[in-house]
Amino acid sequence: MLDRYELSQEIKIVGKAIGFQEVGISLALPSFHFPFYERWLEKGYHGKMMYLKKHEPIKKDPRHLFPQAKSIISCALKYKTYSEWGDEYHVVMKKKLKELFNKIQEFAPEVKGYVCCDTAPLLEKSFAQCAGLGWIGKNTLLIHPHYGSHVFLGEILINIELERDPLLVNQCGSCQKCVEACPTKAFMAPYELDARRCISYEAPGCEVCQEVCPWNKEKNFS
Ligand code: B12
Ligand code: SF4
Ligand code: SF4
Repeated sequence: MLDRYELSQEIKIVGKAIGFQEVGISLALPSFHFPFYERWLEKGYHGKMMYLKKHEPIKKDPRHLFPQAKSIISCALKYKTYSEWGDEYHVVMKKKLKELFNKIQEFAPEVKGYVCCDTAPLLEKSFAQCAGLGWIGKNTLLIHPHYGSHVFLGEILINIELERDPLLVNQCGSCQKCVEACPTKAFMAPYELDARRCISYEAPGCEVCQEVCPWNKEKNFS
């Protein structure tokens, strides 16, 4: 029987063997970003994405999504350009998350969990930041110190307490390149995106706020 620390370590080792670039752990407690989410909705920045409004009460606390949740395992999967994977990433991500969850159950058969990615009512970037996967940049994306923002996120909520990871410091500094380069001026302020103005709102494909980011430059993605 593995103790909490050993199980947390095993989850990371197995997660990386499955193909995730990074696996981190945070506690399943309300996110400190939630008040920002509420204000963002009040300003109407979600536009026609009514599901984001509908998700508001559930996003307030991850235990509304999975009542037994004690820990959140956040996983990052790298990509080069969004068009490389498009919608297919949901399928690949979910398959890998389920594979990781099955392995966890081999170590600890009593564990129950909930796998989610993108469409689930969870503040994914916020919990990825809490799990030490990176920091939320001024372009509002989660930036990993090695892979930059070119990572998709997915999570497993589980009913046991694991060893949480330390936070990483935000390293945007005085840079504002993403905010300045956006062709539609979609950033109302750093960290604040009016989704209605974002080209990706109508059709996925714009990458400008990622292309200009120094954390995405000269990286070896192989
Ligand atoms: C709705 C949505 C969109 C909308 C709105 C984008 C947005 N930034 O909110 C649209 C359609 C425009 C969109 C576009 C894209 N998306 Co999208 N999207 C989502 C979704 C479903 C919800 C995001 C959300 O809750 N937005 C609401 C607002 C309030 O949140 P926010 O802007 O992120 O604000 C947070 C921070 O900025 C922070 N914050 C606020 N103020 C401050 C101040 C300081 C000082 C600090 C430190 C932090 C901070 O708090 C907020 C709450 O977490 C998530 C999946 C999920 N379930 O989380 C994917 C997700 C964010 N999208 C993703 C991707 C890949 C994209 C695109 C690159 C795809 C593309 N090329 O078309 C673009 C990128 C555009 C961009 N710059 O964000 C990935 C991002 C991965 C990553 N590395 O971060 C996610 C996580 C999906 C996934 N599972 O991988 N998306
Ligand atoms: S994806 Fe394009 S349009 Fe949307 S915020 Fe980034 S640069 Fe602006
Ligand atoms: S371009 Fe600069 S400000 Fe924007 S996310 Fe990257 S480092 Fe942060």
